[in-house]
Amino acid sequence: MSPGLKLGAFGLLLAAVLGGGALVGAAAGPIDVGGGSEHTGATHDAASTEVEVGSTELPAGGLMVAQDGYRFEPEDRTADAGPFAFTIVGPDGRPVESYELLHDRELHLIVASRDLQQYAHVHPERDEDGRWSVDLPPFPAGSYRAFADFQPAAADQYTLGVDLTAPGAAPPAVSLEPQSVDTVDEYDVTLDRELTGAGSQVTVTIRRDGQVVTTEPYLGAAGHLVALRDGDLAYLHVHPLDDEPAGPVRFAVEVPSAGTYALFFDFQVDGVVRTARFVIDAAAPPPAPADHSDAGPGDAHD
Ligand SMILES: [Cu+2]
Repeated sequence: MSPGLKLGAFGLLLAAVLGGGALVGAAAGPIDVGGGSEHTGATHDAASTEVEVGSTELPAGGLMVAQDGYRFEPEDRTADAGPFAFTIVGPDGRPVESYELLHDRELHLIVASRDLQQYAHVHPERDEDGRWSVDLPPFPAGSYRAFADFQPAAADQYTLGVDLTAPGAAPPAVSLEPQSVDTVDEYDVTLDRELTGAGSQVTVTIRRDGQVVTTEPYLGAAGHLVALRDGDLAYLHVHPLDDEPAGPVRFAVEVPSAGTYALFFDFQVDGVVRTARFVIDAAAPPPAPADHSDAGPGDAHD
């Protein structure tokens, strides 16, 4: 099957999801769907997630450095290799020292380049004064955004973002092309997308020597998927639909707008975490004529 047909189907689906959000009166917010029971105490299906998403105020996460009195304060704005330290300052002006666990961790730090070619997902250590620190990997010169994904105790979950720079002469910008297959070391990782009733679903399949590989649990899930929008790096956090890893990993994905998104999939096999990268073009389809209602999603896009 050509990538174009799959992309077309996904674009149609995304438009449907976006429409659902508009019905409840607000744009979609940071997405946490499937396996979201740690937030609500109850399993919810795609339909209920859509309402929950629609009730938030922002189109996506990670676009602001401060929200509701919480601020992401890095000690420096350099994305060079080695120590990176920051605090999350709360509404009382003091470093936040008490967090809820999100996927086995108090805080997830994502660093991505503005051109979406570079990505790192790391877990800083917090000291007793609320100062977080972690060693960043070496990055090529260029513009970056760091995202802190966390939930203060008895508060909402936040994704705050701040711009960083890796010093040096930045390489020329690379335009993103749709990509549904990535090869990481000896693993071939494939992204497939399909319509499923009220929501959308992506399936990530990992193969080694042509055989499907089952991932090991990582951060309490079969894999960890982050989606970033090309243009502003709006951040969507998505999680597996399956509780237990077994073969391909399924995710529910809803995006706040048409556009190009890079998807970064962290997975663990044999104790090593690797990241596969995909690019999807979530273009809104043209209005479908009523007399073509029996056309398949792939047909409708053309
Ligand atoms: Cu993390």
